[in-house]
Amino acid sequence: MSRALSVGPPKESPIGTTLERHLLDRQRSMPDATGDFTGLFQQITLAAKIIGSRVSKAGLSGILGRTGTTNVQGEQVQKLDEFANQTIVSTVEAGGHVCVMGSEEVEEPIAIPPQYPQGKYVLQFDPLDGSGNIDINASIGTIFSIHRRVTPEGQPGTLKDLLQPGSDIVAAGYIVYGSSNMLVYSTGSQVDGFTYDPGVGEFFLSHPNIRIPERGNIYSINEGNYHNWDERIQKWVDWIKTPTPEKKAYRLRYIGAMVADLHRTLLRGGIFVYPPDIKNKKGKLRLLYEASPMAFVVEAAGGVASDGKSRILTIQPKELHQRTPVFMGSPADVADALRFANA
Ligand code: P6P
Repeated sequence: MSRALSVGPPKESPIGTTLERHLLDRQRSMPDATGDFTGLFQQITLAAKIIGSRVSKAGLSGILGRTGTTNVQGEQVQKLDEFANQTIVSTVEAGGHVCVMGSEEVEEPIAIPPQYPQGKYVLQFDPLDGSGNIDINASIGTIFSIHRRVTPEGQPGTLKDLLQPGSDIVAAGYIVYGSSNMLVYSTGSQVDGFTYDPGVGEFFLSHPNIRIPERGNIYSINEGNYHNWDERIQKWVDWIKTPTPEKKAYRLRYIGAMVADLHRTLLRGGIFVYPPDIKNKKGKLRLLYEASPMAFVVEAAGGVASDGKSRILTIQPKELHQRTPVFMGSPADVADALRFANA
């Protein structure tokens, strides 16, 4: 007797939910979706897989060490930075989904070559955040944010398309290259995390609807800069690591890569801070492709992201590589820090 063929995939797929399936489900839930966003995200995902593969072999492929050149920040550029930057640019530029890109590694806006269509989105990214960790095999990451263009469609995008506040982000996220590689992203309503299975070559949903705890017990800041800080930041750090009858001392964790420190903060709670200091009067971290996308994710997970005075997402950018102070994490912990910072 012939058995009826099962129709369509099972509701709960036995292989779990791939990132591709998650994106297509999202696209199907939006009646006016054109597939542009899904296409762009798939290109970002491909770039992440390529970068992740190279990062995992960095120690073997002889591209460790420095190129001898410096990027727009005056920082020594690691060869892997250049590779990651070129991987994202070449993976995305031909897809017809973006009209201009901005990268930590490139001083000027990155135009889409004339032979490719000008898309409706804008992509900004830090191709390899924390690259100083590469040589010691510590976690590093890629940060990205997607806006809609604000200049007329059909023509090349401009700096104006890049200088948009984080509150107008369509989607943002990061890939952390660590003990496993994870892609975490949000379109504003919730945050979902996907873990990469190198045996299959796919990201699988592993952390649905990430919510940051209201309060944690970890603070993350480079205490080596203690004597360069405003005394109010010094007082906050002195307070947070001192046990009192009301609270235990917090633990210090600092990986030195914003993506990794904030990924831990997102999952465990606590606070990550990079305040201004006498060397970096505006802070060290860049607004458009580090602080804004991470703030978007942190807020979507129920956290708080401030520059010390106001929400990072409300800052109107004036320059492509401008910097901002960063206070991000659990609402209660950021509130404590801001109380000291603005005393
Ligand atoms: P410091 C990495 O170079 C980075 O841009 C961020 O990822 C990280 O949070 C910060 O700088 C670390 O800076 O001065 O503590 O080494």
